[in-house]
Amino acid sequence: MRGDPDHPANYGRLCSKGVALGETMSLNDRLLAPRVNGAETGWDDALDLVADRFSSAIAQHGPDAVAFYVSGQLLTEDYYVANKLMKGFIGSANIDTNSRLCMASTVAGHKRAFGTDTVPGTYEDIELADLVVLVGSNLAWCHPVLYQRLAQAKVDRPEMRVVVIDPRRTATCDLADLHLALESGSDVALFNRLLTAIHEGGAVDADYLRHVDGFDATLRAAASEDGTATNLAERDIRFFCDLWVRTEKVVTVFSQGVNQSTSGTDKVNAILNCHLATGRIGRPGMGPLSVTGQPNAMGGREVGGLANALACHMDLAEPAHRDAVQALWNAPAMPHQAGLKAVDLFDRVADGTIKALWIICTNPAVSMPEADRVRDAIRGCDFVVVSDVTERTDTAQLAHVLLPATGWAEKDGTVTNSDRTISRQRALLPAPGRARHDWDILADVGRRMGWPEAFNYSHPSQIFDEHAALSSVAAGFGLDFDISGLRALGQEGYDAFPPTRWPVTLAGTIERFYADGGFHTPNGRARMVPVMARAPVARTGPRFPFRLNTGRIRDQWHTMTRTAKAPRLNQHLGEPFLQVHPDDAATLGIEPATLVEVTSPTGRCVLRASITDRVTRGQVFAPIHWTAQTAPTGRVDALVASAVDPLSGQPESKAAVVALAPFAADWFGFAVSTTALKADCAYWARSKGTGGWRAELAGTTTPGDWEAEARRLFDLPDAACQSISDPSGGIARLAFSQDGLLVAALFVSRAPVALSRDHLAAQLGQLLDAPLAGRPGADRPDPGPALCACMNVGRNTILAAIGSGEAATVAEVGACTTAGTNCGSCRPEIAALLERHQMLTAAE
Ligand SMILES: Nc1nc2c(c(=O)[nH]1)N[C@H]1C(S)=C(S)[C@@H](COP(=O)(O)OP(=O)(O)OC[C@H]3O[C@@H](n4cnc5c(=O)[nH]c(N)nc54)[C@H](O)[C@@H]3O)O[C@H]1N2
Ligand SMILES: Nc1nc2c(c(=O)[nH]1)N[C@H]1C(S)=C(S)[C@@H](COP(=O)(O)OP(=O)(O)OC[C@H]3O[C@@H](n4cnc5c(=O)[nH]c(N)nc54)[C@H](O)[C@@H]3O)O[C@H]1N2
Ligand SMILES: [Mo]
Repeated sequence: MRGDPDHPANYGRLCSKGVALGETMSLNDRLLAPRVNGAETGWDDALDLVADRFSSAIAQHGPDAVAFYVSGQLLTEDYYVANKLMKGFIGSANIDTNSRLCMASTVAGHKRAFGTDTVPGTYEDIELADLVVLVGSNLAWCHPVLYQRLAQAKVDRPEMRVVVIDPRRTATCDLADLHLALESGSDVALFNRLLTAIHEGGAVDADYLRHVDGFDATLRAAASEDGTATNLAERDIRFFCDLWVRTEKVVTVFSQGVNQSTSGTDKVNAILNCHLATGRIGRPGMGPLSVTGQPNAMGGREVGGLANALACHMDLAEPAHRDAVQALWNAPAMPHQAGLKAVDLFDRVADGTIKALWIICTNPAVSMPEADRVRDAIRGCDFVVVSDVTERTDTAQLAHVLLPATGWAEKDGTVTNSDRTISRQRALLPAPGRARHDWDILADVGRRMGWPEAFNYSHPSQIFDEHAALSSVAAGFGLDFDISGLRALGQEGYDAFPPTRWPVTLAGTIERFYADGGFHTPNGRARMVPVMARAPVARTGPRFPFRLNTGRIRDQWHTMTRTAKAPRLNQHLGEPFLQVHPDDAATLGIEPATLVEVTSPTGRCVLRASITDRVTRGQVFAPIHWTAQTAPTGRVDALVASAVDPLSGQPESKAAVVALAPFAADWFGFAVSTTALKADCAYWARSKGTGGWRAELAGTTTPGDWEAEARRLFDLPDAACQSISDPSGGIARLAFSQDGLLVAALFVSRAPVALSRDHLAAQLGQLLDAPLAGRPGADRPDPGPALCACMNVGRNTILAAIGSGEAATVAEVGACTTAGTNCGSCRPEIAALLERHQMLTAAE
């Protein structure tokens, strides 16, 4: 796997997940044929059934009795066809997407301020800025390639300043000159303080205000806010405001810490207000920059994949827009009202209003708030179709009809990134088994439902062409999304299409929007929006005293259906965990590496305790990635209530309330096995490592016969077993071999199992050589858990290089061990090891 050195988004850099893609491409868990109620069928049978069931639900109950729930990981062409089928032909707007959980607040904020959903700037602006403010963004782990561009810019121009605004001290903070650990949800209060400071500091651009409405009212609202909601020290707020006010070239990058909030839209506008008041927008090195998450979150916004949008940034509520789209599509029926947004959509699935549901390229049984309720709602729905690349997802297991889609390496189409660059994604491999492209499956259903002409596509370039044609209609209404210059590329032009930033009109392109006004509102002026801070909807109290923040880790992608296949990606953090402040852990009697029972008004989890001052007191953090396939008590969205932003409908995924208690484990276990093991104890989390599977286990009652228990766990009724046990001390160690080679081992103890996991795993498939010792002999160094996933370098190897004095900087660690020399997202962790070493040696 290598990056494309000419691509303007990454210049050849890849992140750890990109580097490991090769390890995710095996077909062993791929869905390769359609299935109806678990049985393989041909495409004709499966798609006739889908078309029939959707048509009959519509005939009996009307078009709003059906829904699609789609994804920002679809290609633009897939998304376009899904949206066209639902909005133009079925005649309902009940198509929503996981972008509702991701970007909806930014879309709503952009539209309020600019009149359209426009990202004014570009990635280069991050490099050109003198101050980069990262709000609710863990760029080092979630956008590692952009983070590297930022880190390099800071090396090149050390005077550049970086501020991170995040309640938690993340890996991104290592690059920051200032970290503001504000109170969860209080961003509006901080940016209102900033707006006041902008005014008082004379940084308002009076000339630019010609292009802006609402300045006075917005300033008045801001001035009534004193910033106490942020819980930040006054001098830190001042320092931040001063820096912002006196630095003209400022880029404010924002992401899920902003969007996933019941005041998400207001947070977005609070940020945009500051850029509009200063005219720091649309010029090199200046502007607000929303960074999207999914590969094609932006393409989905462009085709109007949200329930309240229409293709090409046109508006469903606007009759002229509706009519124009209807005419171009030659569509029989266009809905006049917005459809159901994700949370409402699953509520209507739960109460039976939705009779037929098609879920494409997303895993809502895991990723939606109140995930247990959503899972039950899907289970109870009359007819559920799931299109996925694998059947091993919590959602796919609930489907009546499972449709095999091609995966990224087989797909053919386009995606748009956060800075409006459209890239061509070309297939590397043929479709495996009977898998088909998502656009092709959707179009086939459209034809079978009775619209052969509208869905008569045989190549994605035809779809792109139609999309480009529609964009010139949108441009006719004065909208931003105009790719009419890309019309009639034809298949050849489409195949050769280089990365291109929109807009691309017949007249040419522009880099950035709004340096000279020209907003997409009716009067052409931007709108500053008066906003006031609001606390998260769920309030902590005696029953649920902790605030649960959630997010991502470096080496996993969402619900892990692909990243979990790559052993090297499972080594960084191989198990679901909960970050707890040391004082809170001490008060509650939570010991390091034990398990914590987490309860909320909506659900329950059991997670490994990670005691750290990266979170403040009263705050805990858990990653979102684990599922019933990998760790059934680690489904964090079971804990999150489905409160939503009133404008965007985006759920408050980062501010649930929970109670914590030590999990009363009677025993802890660690197992390795050459085959996937099947646990059924109170707690388990499994992952695929180099050499084989690993599982962390715990139970509340100790089995009488560990050998029988282990044989069941490993499905090894006959393998030879060696064991050591001390029932009174709660200790058991069992090793299973076949033909003298180790095939599985289980270590059990009363306390969390302390042993070198890599060492034990490395012995799988080897001649039985004292595996029950649990530690390597002195002659064999243990590299430790992989810290650098790209180059596969263990923590101990890095510590050894540091300890020997050979490496005193991150660059020297790289030179000695290769760690951190690829994507660089582990460099903050290497720096932390260096710092700790330097502190320890200084103390000596
Ligand atoms: N490794 C990895 N990278 C990914 C993904 C992945 O699954 N894994 N997913 C991709 C996707 S789809 C997305 S959307 C992006 C998300 O990218 P990010 O938004 O950077 O990631 P998150 O970890 O969800 O959240 C960012 C931060 O918001 C902080 N936060 C929580 N509450 C608040 C608050 O009230 N105010 C502020 N200012 N901050 C707050 C959290 O502590 C967290 O550190 O990542 C993309 N990149
Ligand atoms: N508490 C909490 N919850 C969150 C978040 C959070 O920060 N906190 N973040 C939210 C955000 S920002 C996001 S984006 C969501 C992500 O949540 P999801 O979208 O539910 O997560 P994924 O694992 O990306 O799901 C993608 C699915 O599509 C399948 N797939 C992959 N490629 C293809 C393809 O080409 N075609 C088809 N048909 N299927 C394919 C994968 O196997 C997988 O099952 O989670 C949201 N939920
Ligand atoms: Mo996302």
